[in-house]
Amino acid sequence: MSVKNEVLYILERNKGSSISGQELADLSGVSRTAVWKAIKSLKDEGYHIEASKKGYSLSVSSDMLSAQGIRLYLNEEFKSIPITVYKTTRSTNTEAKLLAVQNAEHGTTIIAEEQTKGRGRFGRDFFSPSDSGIYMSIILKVQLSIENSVLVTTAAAVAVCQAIEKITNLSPQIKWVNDIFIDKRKVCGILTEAVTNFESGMMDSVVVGIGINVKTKIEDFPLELQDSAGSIFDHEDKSIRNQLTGEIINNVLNISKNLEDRDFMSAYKQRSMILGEYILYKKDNTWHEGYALDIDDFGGLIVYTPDGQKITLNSGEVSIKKK
Ligand code: BT5
Repeated sequence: MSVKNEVLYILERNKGSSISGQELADLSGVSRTAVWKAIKSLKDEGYHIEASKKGYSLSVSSDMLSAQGIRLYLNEEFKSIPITVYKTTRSTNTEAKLLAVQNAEHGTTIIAEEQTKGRGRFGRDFFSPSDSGIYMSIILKVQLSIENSVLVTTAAAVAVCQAIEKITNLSPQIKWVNDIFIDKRKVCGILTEAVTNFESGMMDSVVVGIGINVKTKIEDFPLELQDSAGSIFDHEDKSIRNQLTGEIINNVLNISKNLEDRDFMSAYKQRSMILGEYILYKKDNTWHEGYALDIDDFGGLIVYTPDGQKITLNSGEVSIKKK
């Protein structure tokens, strides 16, 4: 680790408390001048580091995403996964896919403070403003059949909900298949993309892209999203982005160990917004009515149609029918 990263790791671990220059130098095994240079360059990057007689401290309100800040929250077995944090990038999924074809290791994670071309499904945009969300993509080296690959999105939705529940007292809900809602507003979208190995022609990894609005204010969303989008923290300003990212990585990597066992399916159904509701679903470009009955073992939505048939939707759009 560079001196700068080492110093940042120590400051993040002791957020809010002062650590003397000498202690930082001893802990990182470098000179006090090297520590001073590291502090200066962290400040230049925008970190709020206060200097007092007692030493240096990273402000408790510091909420900048960093690999060091995230690693603090990773389970021991995942501590050494490669993590890259960009200030801004086109799309973390695009970056992750480029790495995946170059044989990046399982668990490699790409994160950005801002995306200029954040993507949703079917070529749609995902609004990704700076400093208020988490945009992350995790590379999973999993061998899955195409029919099982939908499970990755299902599992990731559970992973995100459980991470939010662990850190906040909120109860997120999942709108089949890939959206997470709090208080009837979408706070997170998931885009899973398969990566094919050119030589074998087989799918050899999956990129799970997760975009979360953590503290984007409603008025800062584009007008067309102001009625539907929301944030985890609407009115408060909590500094938990590194922790939330770390918990999501832990959960995604844990669940992905046994995807085909589908242990997470009951957790998914428990948080479903649409099961037991009358819904509208899109099929062949037209909207139809139906009743959301269940979710099958492949993540498909089982719907009762008004003429008494049972059909299964494998992907697509649904919304709850207004009463
Ligand atoms: C999604 O698609 O919601 C998947 C979004 C995945 C984003 C992550 S960020 C990290 C990684 N890198 C990427 O480039 N993408 C992934 P979909 O279900 O198609 O929903 C897209 C629709 O959600 C848009 O057409 C808007 O209506 C709405 N939307 C766009 N941005 C939003 C936001 N920030 N919050 C809530 N809704 C949004």
